[in-house]
Amino acid sequence: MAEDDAVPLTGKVKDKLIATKQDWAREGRLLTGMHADPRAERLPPGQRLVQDFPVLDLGVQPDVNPQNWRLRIEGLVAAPVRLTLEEFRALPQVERVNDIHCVTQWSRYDNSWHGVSVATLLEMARPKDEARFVALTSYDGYTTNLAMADFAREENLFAHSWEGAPLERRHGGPVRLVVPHLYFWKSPKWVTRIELLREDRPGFWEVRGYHNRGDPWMEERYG
Ligand SMILES: Nc1nc2c(c(=O)[nH]1)N[C@H]1C(S)=C(S)[C@@H](COP(=O)(O)O)O[C@H]1N2
Ligand SMILES: [Mo]
Repeated sequence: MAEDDAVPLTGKVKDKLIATKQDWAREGRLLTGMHADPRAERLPPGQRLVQDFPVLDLGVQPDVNPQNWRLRIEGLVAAPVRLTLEEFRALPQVERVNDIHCVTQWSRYDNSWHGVSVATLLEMARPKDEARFVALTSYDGYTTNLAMADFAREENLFAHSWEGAPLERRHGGPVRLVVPHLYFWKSPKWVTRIELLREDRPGFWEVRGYHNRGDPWMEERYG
């Protein structure tokens, strides 16, 4: 569609970095072999707490013109959704505060996000019964996948703000998904397309050795 066409990508894909991470997955690097109970332990096994907010991407940070930004929910839904940024911001807004856990071992506590809950968008789209999986696509070409049950959780949201300020481009602005109960690679930045599917469709890191689900307390780093 025309409005999605010209999204300038700034930077160059870091092939070497991607290959290194893929090697780590093959070797099982960073694994402690421990499991933890999220009700008892706030910090998942093998993680360390940081105060800053690291930036991780494939080397490209798309420069999305807010006028051209679209969010679509398609596939196995009764009512496909296609929103402009203005329409998205007019939906009921929520705040969520949560901890995030990156597979590269940093965790950050108490992140405040503002945006639209996944539940609100799903109510609009009305998933069909056969919809069991979700494939997410971003403006940098990144993809990731979730089971419906992981996507539809109450705490998940499409966030446009972090700590009370508009989400910076490097962290996924205008809008990113936040799925705090899984490793942060399952939270796509610059998200644009949500497809509800009958069969699972592994995403960028999932086909490069990362775990298909990515539960930090089970230390599901690699699959
Ligand atoms: N579109 C897109 N989303 C993405 C990524 C990416 O490269 N592209 N990287 C993922 C990974 S591996 C992590 S750890 C988090 C990092 O988010 P941050 O840069 O805001 O810390 O974004 C995830 N979402
Ligand atoms: Mo990551």
